[in-house]
Amino acid sequence: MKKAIYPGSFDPVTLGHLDIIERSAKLVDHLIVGVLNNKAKTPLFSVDERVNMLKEVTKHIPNVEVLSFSGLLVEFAKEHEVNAIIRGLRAVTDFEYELAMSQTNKVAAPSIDTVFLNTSLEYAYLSSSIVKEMAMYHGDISKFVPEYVIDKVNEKYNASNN
Ligand code: COD
Repeated sequence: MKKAIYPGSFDPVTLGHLDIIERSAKLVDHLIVGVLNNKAKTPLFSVDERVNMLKEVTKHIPNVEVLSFSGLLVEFAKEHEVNAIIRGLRAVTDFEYELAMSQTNKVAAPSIDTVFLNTSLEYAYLSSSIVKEMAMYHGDISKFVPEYVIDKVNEKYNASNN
């Protein structure tokens, strides 16, 4: 059985992330979407909120499982006996960090390869940070995130204005 993990912060999940999830789920038997619970950072959404949003927007894909993890990605990947780590590449600017991360992970877990999927052109510019910045200034984010996520993001910024 071919198993992969697609790790990330997903704060929040965007249409770019969902595109990578849908495409990589076709390449493997089982795809774990791994949501980092990073205690050093203060994300907009708690890890439970991010996991719940991802579960909701991937419920149409039967071979996708959404889990959270803390600590090192390779340890999480080894624990789940995955064959590959999936990462999305948007631009050259992503490449240096991604290459270093994949090489480090390869040294730490030689049996696990990192597979890069290039972004679909329509989402090449898209990031969670852009979504948050647009929402902060009450911009329309409906072209950037799955429908279910629109209100969740806007609620965060409306609540912080009250
Ligand atoms: N199109 C295509 N791909 C996209 C798009 C888009 N529009 N937007 C984002 N992506 C890709 C990103 O390139 C990435 O591959 C993935 O989607 C997730 O993106 P983010 O931004 O939500 O998540 P990141 O990049 O912040 O995740 C980083 C990790 C959490 C995976 C990393 O920090 C990690 O593994 N941390 C655990 C500690 C660890 O093991 N560190 C050592 C690493 S060497």
